[in-house]
Amino acid sequence: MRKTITLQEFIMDAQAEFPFVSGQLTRLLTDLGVAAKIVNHQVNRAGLAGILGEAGSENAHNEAQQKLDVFADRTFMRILTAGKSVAGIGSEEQEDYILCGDQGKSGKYVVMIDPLDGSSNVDVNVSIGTIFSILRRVTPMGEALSDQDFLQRGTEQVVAGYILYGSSTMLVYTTGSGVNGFTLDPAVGEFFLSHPKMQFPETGSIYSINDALLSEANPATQRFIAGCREAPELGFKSRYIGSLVTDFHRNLIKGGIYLYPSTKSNPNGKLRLCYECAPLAFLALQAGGAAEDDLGSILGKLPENLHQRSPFYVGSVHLIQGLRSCWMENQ
Ligand code: AHM
Ligand code: MG
Repeated sequence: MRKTITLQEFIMDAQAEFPFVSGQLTRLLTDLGVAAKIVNHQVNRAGLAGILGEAGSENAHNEAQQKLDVFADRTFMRILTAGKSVAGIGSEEQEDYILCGDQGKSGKYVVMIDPLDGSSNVDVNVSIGTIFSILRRVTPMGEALSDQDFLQRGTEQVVAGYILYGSSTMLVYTTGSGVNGFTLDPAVGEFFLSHPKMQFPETGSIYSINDALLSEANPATQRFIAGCREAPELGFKSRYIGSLVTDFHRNLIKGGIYLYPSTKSNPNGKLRLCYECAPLAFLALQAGGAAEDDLGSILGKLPENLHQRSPFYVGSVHLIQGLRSCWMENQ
C-alpha cells in the first residue's frame, strides 16, 4: 500500500534535510496550513451564512458576521502574528503593512498574502483561493521593519503557494525546489500529499482571458488570441473562471496560458504584483512553466508600492514563448 504523507510530515522531512535551519519557516508553513483549514471550513458553509447566522449580524459566538474576505484576512493575520516567525504582513485587504510583535523587530520572515482571491465568486459557489508569498526580512533583526522588507523582487521569495477552495481543497507550494500539492481530507482534517513534483505541461490547448477586455488589450495579446482562434487544427479551448488560483491550477495540470493584459484604460492591468503575480510566477517557474509582464520577466520587477498592479501572463512555456513572439512582431 502506498504510504500517505501529511503536509506536516512533508514540512518536517524538508527541514530535516537542512539541519542548520532554525525551524521558524517550518512553523510558519504549519501555521499557514492551520489557517487554511479554518478558512476552508468557513468557505464551505458560506451559502449557509444567511440561514444560520442570527439575524444576519451575529454568529454563534456573538461575533459580528463578517464578509468572507474579511474573515479570511483576520484569520491569516491572527494565526501568522501569533506564530513568532513573522515580522510583518502585507495583505491585499489592508491599506498598509502590519508589523508583528514589537514593531516587527523579531521574526525572520515577511508574508505577502491575498487572503481570498476571487471573492466575488463566493456568492455563486465558484472556487476561490488564497495566494501567499514568504520573503526573508532584509532589515537586521532587532530593528523595526521598513518598506524595503516588503518591496522585494519576486526572485527573493523563499516560499510561494496557494490554497484552492474547490471541489477539493488543496494547498500547493514551493520552497524553491519543485512544487508539491496537498489535498485536504475533510474527514480527518489533514492535508495529504496528492500531487508530488507538479509540472506544467510544456504546451497546452487552453487560453484563459476575460474576453471583454480583448478589444482594449495590447496588440500582442490580441494577435496571440487571434492566432489561437484562427487555427482550429491546434484545438485551442477558451476556459476562464475569473478566479485566478482556479484558472492557474487548471492550466498547471492540463497545460495552458492565463492572460490578464495591459489595456488602454488600465496600462498596468488589474492583478497585484506582490500578492498575485510574483507568487504565481515563482510557482510557475518552479513547475517548469513561465511568467511575464509586457516587458519580460516578472520576477525581476522591483515593486514601488505594496498594491502595485501589473499585466500578467503565466503558463506553459511554449505558449508564453508564442505570446513573446507576438510582442516581437509588434516592435
Ligand atoms: P480580487 O483580488 O479582487 O479577487 O481580483 C482578482 C481576480 C482574479 O481572481 C481573477 O483572475 C480576476 O480578478 C478576474 O478579473 P475580471 O473579472 O476583470 O476578469
Ligand atoms: Mg486578488
